[in-house]
Amino acid sequence: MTDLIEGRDWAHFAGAKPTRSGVRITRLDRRITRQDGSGGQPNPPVNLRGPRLVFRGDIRIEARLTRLDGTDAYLHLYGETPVVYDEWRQERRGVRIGVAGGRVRFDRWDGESDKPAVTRTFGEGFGEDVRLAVEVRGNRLVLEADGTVVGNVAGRDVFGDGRIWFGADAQGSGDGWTLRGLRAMPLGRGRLSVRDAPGLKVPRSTDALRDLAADLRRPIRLGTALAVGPLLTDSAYRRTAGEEFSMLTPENDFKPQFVQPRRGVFAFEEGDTLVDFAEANGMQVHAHTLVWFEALPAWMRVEMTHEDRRRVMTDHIRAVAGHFRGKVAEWDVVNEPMSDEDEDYTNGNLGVRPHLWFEAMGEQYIDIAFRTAREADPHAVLYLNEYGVEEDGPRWDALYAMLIRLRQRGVPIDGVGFQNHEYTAADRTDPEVFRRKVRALTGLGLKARVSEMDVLVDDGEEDVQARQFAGKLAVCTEEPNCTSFSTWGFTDRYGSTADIRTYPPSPGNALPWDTAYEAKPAYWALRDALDRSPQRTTA
Ligand code: 9MR
Repeated sequence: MTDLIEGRDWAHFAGAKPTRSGVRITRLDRRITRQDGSGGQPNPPVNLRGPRLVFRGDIRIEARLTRLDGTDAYLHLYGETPVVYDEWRQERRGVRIGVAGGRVRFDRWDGESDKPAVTRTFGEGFGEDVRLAVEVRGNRLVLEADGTVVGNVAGRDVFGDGRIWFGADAQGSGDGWTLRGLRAMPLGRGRLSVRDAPGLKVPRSTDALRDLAADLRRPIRLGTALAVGPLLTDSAYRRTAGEEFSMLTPENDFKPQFVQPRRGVFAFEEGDTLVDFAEANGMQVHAHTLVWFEALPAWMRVEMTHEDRRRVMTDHIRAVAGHFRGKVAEWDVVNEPMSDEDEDYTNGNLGVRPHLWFEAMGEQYIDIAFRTAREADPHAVLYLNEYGVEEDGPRWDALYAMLIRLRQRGVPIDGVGFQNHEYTAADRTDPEVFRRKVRALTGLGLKARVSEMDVLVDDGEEDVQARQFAGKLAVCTEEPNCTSFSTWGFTDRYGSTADIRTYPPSPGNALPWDTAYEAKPAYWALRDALDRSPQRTTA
């Protein structure tokens, strides 16, 4: 029997705490909401930095679930790790076993839906301390509870790749449970080994995008949004991320529904992993995001007094910016404050989005957010991040007017991130128009950055994509207040423009690398823009 807890990493697993009597699993209730705040797909953490099994043939896994205390306790065995997409968790092949309401519960996902393909319950009257075992025997999964076989279900090819990652979750009324033992052994002619997660440091070349950007007379950072799932399970993703980029933005792992899933319950482990990755590879972290109207846990959206709403916002900023203090270079303090609705630009409205934070505090929510962030992390560079303001129009005008008001009120804002998403042909903006916006900020003493660029194109339009990316990067290298250029992901394999109406999602084509990590013309155009920048020191 190989022990999977002793000497293995359970300390970087969200909601889990190694103790002398086992790994304590707290109830996080992590969920993914849709853009409008509805839904709430379960999003239990995976121990991506912990042990994983590699095996052939038949094996046995044993676990002891203790101190349940009314909690529904689940152990997940993932044949493939889930991928968290846009407003979606793509649940791939895996099973979950546990004890819920005194019964043994089994679920099997086949990688075709986020819902389990099979759900079964067995036995009853299980209490505080239950020993569970799963035997993978040929095509069957044999389940045992307290030494007795309780079920035998088809396993299909859930573990067809011969790999298992572990996860755990607590649900129901209690606060958590303790995983007291977790062990695995081969059966008969089976073979099994345990691996730890890969190291975070990747080999560096000296001829990547980040090097070209660092070689400019006025160096800038080359960034990308990253997700912790592929970083720990896909070596090509990890290698390219560390090799090519000198800055990372957490795509989702710093958002409120990930870091504060219940009021006062924080889980920073995935975020910490991104920070560790950045540190191992000499990258900066551009943290994203403290105050937004999306990606909020349901509890943050419920009715409450204006005063309480304000407290929720400032408590969140203090806790999160405080946790990452000194570890991140920059923050998106306020994300997407400008409205999309015409009516918010007329009748005395100033174009500020009337969301829950605005309702409680008015435009002052922005002042309060920046002041609180400055106190919590005095050295971080503080940004406001917005989309669709690279072009002329009422949104830009309203943003510019608001920035002037913020400056007049002495709000500690350092810069503006221009997201630069191009989802349709109508979104394609002229780099020269963008340049004027960047320059306009100089007059206000503000920095600028390209914060989330991706360019979705029709088939055969790779040249359009290349031109758009390169045009914006060129502007950023040339304008003295532009500090970094970041894409929103880098490979189409995990791009946020994937179509999630299908299962599995069908990938978009908006990023510089394709789904097989082949560099596209956009990548070569980015290199070219750096090579040809007037800021280049060597010919
Ligand atoms: O790419 C992100 C996606 O996975 C999330 O589901 C979504 C909601 O949290 O946010 C996406 O990222 C957005 C970013 O946070 C803000 N600007 C727009 C980005 C793309 O939608």
